[in-house]
Amino acid sequence: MAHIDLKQPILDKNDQLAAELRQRFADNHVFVVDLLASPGSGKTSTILATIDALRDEFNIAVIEGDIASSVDAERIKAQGTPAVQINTGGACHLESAMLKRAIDMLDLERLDLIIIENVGNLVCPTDFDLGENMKVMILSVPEGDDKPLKYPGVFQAAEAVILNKVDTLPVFNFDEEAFTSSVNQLNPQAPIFRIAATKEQGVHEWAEWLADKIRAVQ
Ligand SMILES: Nc1nc2c(ncn2[C@@H]2O[C@H](COP(=O)(O)OP(=O)(O)O)[C@@H](O)[C@H]2O)c(=O)[nH]1
Ligand SMILES: [Mg+2]
Repeated sequence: MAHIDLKQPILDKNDQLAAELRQRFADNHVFVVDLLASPGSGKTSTILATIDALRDEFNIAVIEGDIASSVDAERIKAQGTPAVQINTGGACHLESAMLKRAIDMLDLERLDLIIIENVGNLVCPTDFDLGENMKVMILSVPEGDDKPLKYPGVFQAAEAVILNKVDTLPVFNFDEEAFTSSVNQLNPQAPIFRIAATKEQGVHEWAEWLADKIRAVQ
């Protein structure tokens, strides 16, 4: 039976451009982190808290991926950080061609860190290389401790896992031990950072870990 594989050629083309972007990032000594998470898990809040923690040492820019609107880019810009909004117009993930257009609007030479907020989704962004140095996954407590079992791919693709909204642990039936054990099984190397992005809780530890990665490429 004839078999037409549509996914592989798209990924090959994406990965080729991602490799070019990776080289540009390396040439300019800029560290790029791609945040993956569900809508409402606290990606933008985590970015704002991370910028607060790192802005004295590093020049930071943010790329916002959303299906529509520029509300997140406006939130970042209001804090005084350059932000470029990408609207995917329906696509559930960012691709390297979209990212390239945003990167072309930034002054890479003066930047140390670019944070990408990918489209809110635990499935699609996982497969797409953007030339980033690492993907980081955020899960928030209200989403439930079973998500690593249901969406293993995103937990495996991540170099670190952030558990956000830990301030809400008392009101949700979230089994932290089960969560940690599932993540450790899927991705034994990944550290888990417990934070409450809007309460400045745990952010320091995450930001220091990230700062070491940024310093390593400078
Ligand atoms: N209680 C609590 N709420 C949070 C925390 N982080 C984010 N939120 C709230 O969760 C909602 C979604 O946050 P946002 O950063 O926009 O999530 P995004 O859609 O993933 O970018 C907002 O109402 C935030 O104020 C947290 O650590 N604790
Ligand atoms: Mg957001």
